Amino acid sequence: MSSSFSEITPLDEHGWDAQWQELFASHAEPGTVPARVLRSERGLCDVVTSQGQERAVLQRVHHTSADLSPSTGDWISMFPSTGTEPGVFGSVLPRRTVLSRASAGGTSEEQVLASNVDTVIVTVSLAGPLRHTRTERLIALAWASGAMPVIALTKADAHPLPESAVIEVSALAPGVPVIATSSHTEEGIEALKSTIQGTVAVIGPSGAGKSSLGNRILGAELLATGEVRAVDGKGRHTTAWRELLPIPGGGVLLDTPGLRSVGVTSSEEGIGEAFADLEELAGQCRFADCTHDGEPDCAVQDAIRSGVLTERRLTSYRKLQREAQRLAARTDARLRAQRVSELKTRAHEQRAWSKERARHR
Ligand SMILES: Nc1nc2c(ncn2[C@@H]2O[C@H](COP(=O)(O)OP(=O)(O)O)[C@@H](O)[C@H]2O)c(=O)[nH]1
Ligand SMILES: [Mg+2]
Ligand SMILES: [Zn+2]
Repeated sequence: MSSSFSEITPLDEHGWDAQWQELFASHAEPGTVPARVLRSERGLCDVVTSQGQERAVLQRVHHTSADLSPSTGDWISMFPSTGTEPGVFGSVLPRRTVLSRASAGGTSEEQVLASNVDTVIVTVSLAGPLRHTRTERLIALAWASGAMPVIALTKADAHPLPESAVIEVSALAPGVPVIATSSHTEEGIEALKSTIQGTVAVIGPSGAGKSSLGNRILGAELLATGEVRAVDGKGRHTTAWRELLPIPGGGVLLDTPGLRSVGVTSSEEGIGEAFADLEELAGQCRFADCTHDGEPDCAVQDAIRSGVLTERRLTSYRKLQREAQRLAARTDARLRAQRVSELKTRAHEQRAWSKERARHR
């Protein structure tokens, strides 16, 4: 198996890079090998190692604690499998980003949906009316994860003037690229592909065209789409369902069922990033604690009067803030502070890393 060329292993195909190599070297227990988690449940993990797909067993302590238990996208250390025994999970390497939401049970606990996502594609269908508040919510969620958001307007072939939609949606997401795409005509697909990097998650409402777009990015029909499902079920995609799919030419597409229903909540920090334009205006109000509700010299109300900002966007901002505050009230303050500082570090590292990557492209 040895070769003087550096061989591409399944690990490389799933996003292994010099930075992970370094983290692994400084965190891993002696005798372990690196692996990436494809899926994790009830004491077992499906992982990929340099040898291909394998299983790893978790010890009891790991599946009772949310902090210790691995999730899809995690890089872990693993005591390798032997001829007769499966691998044994060691520990989770520090996460670059975390896509999470409040648990459905209404407790303060967060549910990690996926780890180490570098790019979040937020899909917005051009085949129906634009739902701005939903888009803002998804963008805030993406920012909160520490990943880079990109908006893909899908089904551009079904819209009379996609360029006007690009302008409209760009106003909802300062600093976020907005690209009109069509999985039918391939419009915008190359532009989108050159914008995304690393591990890519596609989020958005059901029917927005996420799977179709995923297939264009992968260059193969690997994900089941609405059309296929509508036929009769027999025509469904035949490849086994996987959660991390290597993208030809680099990167990994992450397709987890958890992501299909993302959008429940996001942190105040994520909202701050998503509404950076509004927060900057608020910094120019006369009163530091201005509620933008009739105070004199309010830069936010001025912007609404002059048409720079919509009333709808202010309302949306307030609503998301209230939700995040309700959630924060349920979360232990110490844990929260820790989480915020982790997120900041991650976002910072992520940006540095993206820049580094961009320079070497
Ligand atoms: N006109 C048009 N329809 C599309 C496009 N992409 C997806 N669709 C249709 O939208 C429906 C939902 O697509 P799907 O990819 O399954 O959406 P998902 O639920 O977000 O994964 C299917 O009937 C697709 O054929 C597109 O680019 N143009
Ligand atoms: Mg789908
Ligand atoms: Zn104000």
